[in-house]
Amino acid sequence: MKIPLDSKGVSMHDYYTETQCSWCDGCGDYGVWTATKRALAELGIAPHNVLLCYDVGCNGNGADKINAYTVHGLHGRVISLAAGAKLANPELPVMAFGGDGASFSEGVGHFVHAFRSNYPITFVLHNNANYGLTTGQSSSLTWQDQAMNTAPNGMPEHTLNSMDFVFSLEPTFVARGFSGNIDQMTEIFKAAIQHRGFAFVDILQACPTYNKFATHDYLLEKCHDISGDGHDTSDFAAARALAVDTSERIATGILYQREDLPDFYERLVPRQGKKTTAVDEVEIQSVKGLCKDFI
Ligand SMILES: Cc1ncc(C[n+]2csc(CCOP(=O)(O)OP(=O)(O)O)c2C)c(N)n1
Repeated sequence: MKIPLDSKGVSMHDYYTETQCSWCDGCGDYGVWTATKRALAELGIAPHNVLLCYDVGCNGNGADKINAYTVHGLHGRVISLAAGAKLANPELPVMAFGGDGASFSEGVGHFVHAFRSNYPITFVLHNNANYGLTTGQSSSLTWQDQAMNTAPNGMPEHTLNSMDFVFSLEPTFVARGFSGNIDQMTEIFKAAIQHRGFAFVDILQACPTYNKFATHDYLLEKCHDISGDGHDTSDFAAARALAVDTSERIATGILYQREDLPDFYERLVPRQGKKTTAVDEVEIQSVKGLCKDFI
């Protein structure tokens, strides 16, 4: 991806806003928020040159805690929102953030088709293995035997094997990080932003208020950075096996990447050879008239 060039000297401070964070003490959202700002600053992307799209959830409350163009969408719909914005202006780096509740239940349809479409956006999964904002209900990624709000005996459904599911969708970029490892998340985000196509980043994160099973300490002990292990990120079968087998340790880092496939925009025949973007071609329209019935 082409990084906008008028962004020399960008620092994390450019992303600073006075809006106070409302996440619980120890929430993994702080780590993702920090690594996002750091990755963007290290790539030299200024706040006016990026779009950050947030789903509904604790993670989505990050939308006003960072100084950039941000959109806070509907629950489970962040991928379609981000993909639409990217298609209108492919020059713009677009990141989307969503929870495991949103991504594997309400928005699972959008999630599936994002891989098929290979939209050139980054999707960061805030994986705290529960519905945080609505106070700790089980999501499809909650461990089955865990007592949660609305499921005091544990949920009757089995836990979704999310990484096996992701690999069944023929991804072009899969990475996994841990909210306590900001250095690693920063490197993963930088690679994801520059990836040609849909970059899926699963961040295992602490939720000290409602997730009493995959805690920060548990993740700290179990997560293992594979960057020095000689793993071949182009080996689909090896990456899938590494991603799925979390029995002894949880592999983190870039697990799989291929860049030989065109992204969605490159495949759209009517856009071939165009020097302009869709936003250049559409006149500015006032929606005031449409809104008058609601004001
Ligand atoms: C379509 C729809 N379903 C349900 C809700 C209610 N709701 C709002 S936030 C939320 C929980 C979000 O959980 P998750 O997506 O995992 O994000 P987290 O809060 O854990 O970051 C729910 C169920 C909603 N707003 N819209």
